[in-house]
Amino acid sequence: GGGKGAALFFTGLSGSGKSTLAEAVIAKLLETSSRSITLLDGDEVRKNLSKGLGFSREDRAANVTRIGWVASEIVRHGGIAICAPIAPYADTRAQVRRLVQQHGEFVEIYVSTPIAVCEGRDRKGLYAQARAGKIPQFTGVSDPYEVPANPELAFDTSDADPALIANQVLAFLRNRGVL
Ligand code: GGZ
Repeated sequence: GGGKGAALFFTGLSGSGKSTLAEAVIAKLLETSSRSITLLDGDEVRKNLSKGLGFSREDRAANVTRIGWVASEIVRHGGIAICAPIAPYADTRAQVRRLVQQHGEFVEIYVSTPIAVCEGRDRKGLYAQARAGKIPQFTGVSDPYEVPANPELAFDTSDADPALIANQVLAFLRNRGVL
């Protein structure tokens, strides 16, 4: 049913599991729905849409609002946009929420995995570099992350099966009449 557009907006620290959860949700959506799905992953966006932007507050805001604008266009056309930037600032997230809600459903998903776990994973070695002072303004180490006050959903991936979390996200979308 449904047909209403929606943006799933994953926010959380580097290594919190945003991309993994986004991929798990996409896999489930592809199994159960013929909806058009567009992934706007943090890392990929920075190679393309936001090429040249850095990690100052201004550049992060520009990056995240660009993602939000693209997501709002996708939602306006009835698609499902899946976004996974860190998006550390509450005001920028609120701006994206307002943009998307003009056209459809906005689902903010806080990936709340504690920094100790993210840092323990350190798949790209970025936390080690940040601790050594080699990456300035690294989120959670030397730059802020403002915890979402009222996310639609929140998940800690420390000890969780991404497929089970994805099921909960799909249940939420059914409940909201998106699927
Ligand atoms: C945070 C950084 C930084 C700094 C490079 N702070 O885990 P990753 O590596 O693959 O994904 C992170 C990505 C974060 O970019 P976003 O576009 O999601 O950030 S924001 O929403 O704040 O604009 C990380 C890498 O870039 N990275 N330098 N200083 N993450």
